[in-house]
Amino acid sequence: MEKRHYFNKINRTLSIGFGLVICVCLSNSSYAQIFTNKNYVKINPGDTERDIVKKAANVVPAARQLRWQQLELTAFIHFGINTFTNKEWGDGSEDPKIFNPKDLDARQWVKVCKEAGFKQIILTAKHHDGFCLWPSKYTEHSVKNSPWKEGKGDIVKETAEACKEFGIGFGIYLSPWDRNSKYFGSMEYNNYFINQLTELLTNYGQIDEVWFDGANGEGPSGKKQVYEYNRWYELIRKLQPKATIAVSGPDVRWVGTESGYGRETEWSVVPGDELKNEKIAENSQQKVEFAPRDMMANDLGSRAKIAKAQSLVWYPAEIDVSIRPGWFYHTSEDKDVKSPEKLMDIYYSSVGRNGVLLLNIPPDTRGLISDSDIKSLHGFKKQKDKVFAENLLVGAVVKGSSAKKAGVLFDGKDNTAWATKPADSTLVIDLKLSKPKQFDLLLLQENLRVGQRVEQFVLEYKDGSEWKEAVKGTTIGYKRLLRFAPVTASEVRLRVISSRLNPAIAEIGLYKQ
Ligand code: FUL
Repeated sequence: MEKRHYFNKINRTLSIGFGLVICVCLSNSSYAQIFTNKNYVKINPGDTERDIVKKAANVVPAARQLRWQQLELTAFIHFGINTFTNKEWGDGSEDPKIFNPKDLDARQWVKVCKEAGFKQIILTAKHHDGFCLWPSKYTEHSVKNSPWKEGKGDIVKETAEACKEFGIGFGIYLSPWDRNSKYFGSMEYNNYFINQLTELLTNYGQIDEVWFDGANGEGPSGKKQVYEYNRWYELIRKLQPKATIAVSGPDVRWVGTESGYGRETEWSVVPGDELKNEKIAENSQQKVEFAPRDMMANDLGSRAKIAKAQSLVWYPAEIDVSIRPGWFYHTSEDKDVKSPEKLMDIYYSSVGRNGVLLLNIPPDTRGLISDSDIKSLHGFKKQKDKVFAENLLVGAVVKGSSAKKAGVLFDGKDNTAWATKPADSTLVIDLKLSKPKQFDLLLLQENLRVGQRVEQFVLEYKDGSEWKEAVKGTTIGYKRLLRFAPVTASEVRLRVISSRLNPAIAEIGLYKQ
């Protein structure tokens, strides 16, 4: 993998205003020019531990990162030549003639995903086999040499158009590792890759996410490629400035497992070191295939982790997992499609742990999402809607404040928050319900526009004259969902035990599963 990182490319980066990750050699004035969106902060040598914690509390997402976080549910579509060879990884020697999804209907993919609550789709425009789902000018290994639509079809176009029609976001997965390209392993490959990326970024309208995975093996020449990450990032910022660059990229971090389960303590602000290319590469699913790798024990952003950082960045976690054991469709896995209950558990453990879920739903050889997957997605949506149908706290009165003020906590808006004073690092919100209610699920949200702050909280309920613990947790971030044994009570309180700066609680909800 590339050992050079884009911290070295300050001048070039400055010239196009690509403002996330450069740091070390900037003068104060250029620093101010570039980091106006405050998703990056430099730690000065004289900064005390307190200064660092305060700085961390004030790092906020860039607009593109906030939009992405609010999506909560995004879908992956793994589809390509592997669908027809029944493989997970193709080697690039496939005959394009075997690619013929006779009933392909990208509108069906988008409709199924949208109806299940997904807000964006990422299509594998090219996987490791190098087979392109669009008629790229730069290779013969593509749909243009397949019998599908007599070589005149373009799946990227059909999917982009369907996403636009249904009003959801559209993203592309472009595998840097190309096992078909004769250029792989040479400097020429970098131009080839840029050319393909340019095609995708210019011919299909708005692109909302660009997803580069971390796999990098050998190409036909037996050589590995030294990637020019900076060129990719600069091109994306220039052509699609709203797109988040995920995984092998600076905007969105791979959570570290492909199981669907995020960390219980998930900080979106992490040391800037996480953004050095070699660190990204090391942490980006190399040689993982689809086996889960456990990085759950790693806490990336606690006080201990940021204490020695030289910079801090907003770098949130995306949790990718497939609805089936594999990423591509295999008939033999029809019986192993994840159940609605499993998908709910994944939802609580990904979106409910300050992450975005990227659920893979692979179309079959007809070019359609199969019935088994649709059934499971319907079940998931139904269960989710049922659980979250009623926030039992709506109408509750906050002790010592007017009901009107309390409304910000249950208005469904993540940009209105319970007011606190700048010096507060703890908080108690005491809520009185109109009558006793039974609940077993807590929802909390912080207003990310001021930063991620809460480090420890507990939900308590009044049992007679005694306060008892219902559930406790560490980080909140965009959203925290916690399940617990059913409790019946008419008075509850949220205690923020520790926060980096005054907490901005945007939402609080109690539900019955
Ligand atoms: C990995 C790839 O090797 C898998 O095939 C899959 O595409 C996954 C999402 O990323 O790096």
